[in-house]
Amino acid sequence: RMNWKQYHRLEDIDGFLEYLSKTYPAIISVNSIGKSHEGRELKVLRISNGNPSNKAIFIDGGIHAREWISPATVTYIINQFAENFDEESEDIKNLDWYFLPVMNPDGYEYTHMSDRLWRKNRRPGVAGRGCSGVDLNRNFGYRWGGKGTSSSSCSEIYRGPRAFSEPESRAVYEFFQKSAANYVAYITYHSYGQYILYPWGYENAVPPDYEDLQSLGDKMAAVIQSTGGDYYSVGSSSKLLYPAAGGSDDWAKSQGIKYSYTIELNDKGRYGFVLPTTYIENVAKESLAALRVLAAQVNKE
Ligand code: 0X9
Ligand code: ZN
Repeated sequence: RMNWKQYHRLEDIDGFLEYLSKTYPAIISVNSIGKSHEGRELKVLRISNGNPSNKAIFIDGGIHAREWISPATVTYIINQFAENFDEESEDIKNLDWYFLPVMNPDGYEYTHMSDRLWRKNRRPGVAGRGCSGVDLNRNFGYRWGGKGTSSSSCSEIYRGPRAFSEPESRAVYEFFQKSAANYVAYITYHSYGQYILYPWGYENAVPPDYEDLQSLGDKMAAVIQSTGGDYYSVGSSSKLLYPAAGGSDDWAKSQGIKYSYTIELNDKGRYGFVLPTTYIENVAKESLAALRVLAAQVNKE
């Protein structure tokens, strides 16, 4: 079955989600929120004690195909909550958790079969000219088309023909539009660099409540360091990295979700995207510790 000593194919991840929903039907459900270009289901797993007054947190992974530590971390967190829900803290139990471990399943499979360093989705190129793939993290609809994006289909940061042109990003958009949940946090796991990033990404500016995002980010970084020893830097993504418009974090923030973060997992460049499997458990454990800090904070507010 599932373990965190290797990186898994999509089939194993999907099977793991279905297994959990069958094993813990009282608290776990799995729903497909749409299909990728190549027809793969986009599966969201929900964990909830069913209390209608719960706040909600949405977590995704695998926006970028080659960042394998991201889906591995999301599934690790799911497993911890699912297998020990009764013993979990009240902070965890009193939230509704939504997980999309692999937002870009076509790209993810492509990195397993053909090109380990593929980043984008697998939108087919126009016959005879152009290239395949849209960068899903340039395709979200807040300030779409701005800095750090490209109109060229051959670019690694191709934004697509229009905002939410891709079935994968559109499915997330529609999921949020339809959902009645009260989202207070959005976390998207990427790699690499060890950063806790908050909006804005589209340009060097910060939202009015950025001090709250910085201070919670600092607390998460502190608990990560005390848990597994890794150092994460905290700041706005435009400042710490580079401006890049159309990211999912900016869009979530624009929808009023207060604590919107992109977490760039390990490492700092030694192995980069090709992080050895021996790192998975420590990285995931650190991220889980950070999530507990987040859960405590949103329950306090
Ligand atoms: O460039 C990205 O999409 C992210 N870095 S990565 O190396 N994983 O590709 C950073 C995204 C930060 N957020 C925004 N720019 N909105
Ligand atoms: Zn990424």
